[in-house]
Amino acid sequence: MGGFFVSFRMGFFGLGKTKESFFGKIVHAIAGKSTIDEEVLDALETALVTSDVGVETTLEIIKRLEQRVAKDKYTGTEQLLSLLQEEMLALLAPAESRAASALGFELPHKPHIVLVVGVNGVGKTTSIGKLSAQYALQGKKVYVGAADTFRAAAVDQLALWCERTGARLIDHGMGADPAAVAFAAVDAAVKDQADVVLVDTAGRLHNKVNLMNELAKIKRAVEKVVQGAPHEVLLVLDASTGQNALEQAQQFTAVTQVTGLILTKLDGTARGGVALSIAHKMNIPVRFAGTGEKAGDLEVFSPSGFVKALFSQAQLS
Ligand SMILES: Nc1nc2c(ncn2[C@@H]2O[C@H](COP(=O)(O)OP(=O)(O)O)[C@@H](O)[C@H]2O)c(=O)[nH]1
Ligand SMILES: [Mg+2]
Repeated sequence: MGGFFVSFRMGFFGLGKTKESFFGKIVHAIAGKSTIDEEVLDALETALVTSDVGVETTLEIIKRLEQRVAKDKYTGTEQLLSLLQEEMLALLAPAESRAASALGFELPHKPHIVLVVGVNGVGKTTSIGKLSAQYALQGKKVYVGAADTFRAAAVDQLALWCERTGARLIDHGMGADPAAVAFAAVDAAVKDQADVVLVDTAGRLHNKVNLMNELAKIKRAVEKVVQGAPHEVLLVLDASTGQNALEQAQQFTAVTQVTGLILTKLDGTARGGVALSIAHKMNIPVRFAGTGEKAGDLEVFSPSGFVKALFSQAQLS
């Protein structure tokens, strides 16, 4: 990050890389302007849309900004940046979402039962590995259910993570009934007085009815062991896929009740803006953020931290 300011300057005057970053685009849109006119708003709109904020959410942010500017007297770039941050935060953090993010790595139930869903490749298994590592660090007893029985590699990958983190793996092999695996995992966890059960699932979205039935079946199996379980259904979305992630959120919420999100691969993209459109359109809190492939690369999602990070290089001198 040390070289940011230099490259920002380059970006500002030419074709530097950081012009592509969220902050770079925003600053590019408003730098040197003393009033908010059509031109500034248009540039802001483009900056937001190309940062994956999505058209509808962008228009909502612009509308709110216009209202604020009409009300509060706007005098310069710094103010516009802070108004923009305030509006983005308001969008990202309604009360429910703040409560969810305050939960952090806490486990309100014993065992706390979490179903992890999402399409192939978004980072479900990796996120389960990272969560296991985190809970293991806290001295918790972790059970993992290998209910993605669709591919042999999925089970192997999970087994590897469990070896590393010391989590107990319940695995019936490839092709086994996912609901039976989930049942066995929760059952074993209860008997062993475990703290948390993380159930990996397969996300074959191309067959919506099958997916819906399968997830419903897993839920019923888990609930047979622990009333009220699963306590959380976390949908994993790859932030680098932009508006596709929003589409997946819409598709999954149509087939099951999603309680929270894990937004992965935020390390690989300057375009985490999709978090805003998901918050705006779906009202599902983001619980965790994936920022790499290693065990430690998972953070409790903080709306204010996220917005701050987007604007983190905001020294306009
Ligand atoms: N850079 C980065 N890569 C990730 C992250 N989360 C997962 N991955 C990678 O994404 C790929 C797919 O992850 P996987 O957990 O197998 O996805 P699944 O099919 O949903 O279980 C793997 O190569 C992971 O290492 C993340 O937060 N950042
Ligand atoms: Mg997997």
